[in-house]
Amino acid sequence: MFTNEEIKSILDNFAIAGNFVSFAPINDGHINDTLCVVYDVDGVEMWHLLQRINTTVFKKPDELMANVDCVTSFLRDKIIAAGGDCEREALYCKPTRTGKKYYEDEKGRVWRLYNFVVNSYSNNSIDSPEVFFNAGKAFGEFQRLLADFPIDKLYETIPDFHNTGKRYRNLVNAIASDPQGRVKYLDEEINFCYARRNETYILTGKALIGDLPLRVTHNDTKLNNILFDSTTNEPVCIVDLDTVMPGLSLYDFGDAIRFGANTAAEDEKDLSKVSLDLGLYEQYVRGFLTSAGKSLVPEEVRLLPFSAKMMTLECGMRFLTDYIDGDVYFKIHYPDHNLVRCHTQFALVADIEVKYEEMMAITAKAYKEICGKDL
Ligand code: GN1
Ligand code: MG
Repeated sequence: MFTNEEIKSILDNFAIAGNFVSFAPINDGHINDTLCVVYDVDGVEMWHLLQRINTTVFKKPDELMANVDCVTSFLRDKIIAAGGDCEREALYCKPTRTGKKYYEDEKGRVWRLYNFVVNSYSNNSIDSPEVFFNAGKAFGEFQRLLADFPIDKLYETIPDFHNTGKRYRNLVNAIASDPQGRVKYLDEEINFCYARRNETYILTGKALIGDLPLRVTHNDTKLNNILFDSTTNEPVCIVDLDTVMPGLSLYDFGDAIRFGANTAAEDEKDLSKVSLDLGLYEQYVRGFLTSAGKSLVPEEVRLLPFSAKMMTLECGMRFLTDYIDGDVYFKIHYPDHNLVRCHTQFALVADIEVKYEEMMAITAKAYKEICGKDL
């Protein structure tokens, strides 16, 4: 996709030492382009993480990078104060030669450069339940660390990002305009959403009347946004901070369950493989409550199972909307990819509905054991 020459000439604009050696794409995300780049500094290999920010999705790179900068330096200070290793436990942006946070090339493409956390890896699925307990603990800890972050300093990088009601409305609008003529094949998927319409505004409604507090949240808590240490297998750093914004703790919890507690991949075609793993659900609840439980209000805890359902439904509706719109938002790897992803999400929603009471019981038991309170 990119040539060596192209990448080298982009990197020439950043204030880093040494000579460019090579680059390799990291293909996890659906939005930005991410590359690992290697430099030679006096015979020593130095790695960096180069990203092209998708400016169709993130329309105001200045505001986005101001958020990232504020949040990363805030976390860095806390990590240093706690005696941690800020080179590995926090991201930071390396400035351009003119001191900017990002570089805009002559084609209008926007690039930024992060530290590369060496000796680490990310997971796209869970191979031992402990990994998911640790993931829950890490995202809970992330939220705890940001609890006293000055929330009004943050721009809303994507307004209404997890406003599920608005996402439903966007779907309805896409159905009405039907630019690709795909709607006629989508009765079942659309009816699935219509049947759950009244649930889509519950979380934002509760936030509006003050039942749920506004917090600084990550908003994209996929398992692959945690880097684990290759030696200890412990979480080391939370990445992908583009959507750190004011939000609900439930967005972070629910989205993590959507991705990590699914027994299948996000785009599994064989829907018989898709289900909610109750054992993994329990691990995540326990990890999350261990680090964040004490600061949550009971209403947040009560809604944990519901948030898993809503974030899964919301994501499915977003994939469906993008399919109807002609695949303009998420990167796809084959023509029906967004529709396949939508089917996977809806199958998971249906399974969560079947297991809902069990999820509630697991949540209440963990809350009692970890936080000493009844739900
Ligand atoms: C996108 O690019 P990635 O994979 O980190 C999306 C998330 C979705 C996710 C679905 C900015 O995240 O909201 O949940 O795909 N990010 C944005 O896999 O829209
Ligand atoms: Mg990501």
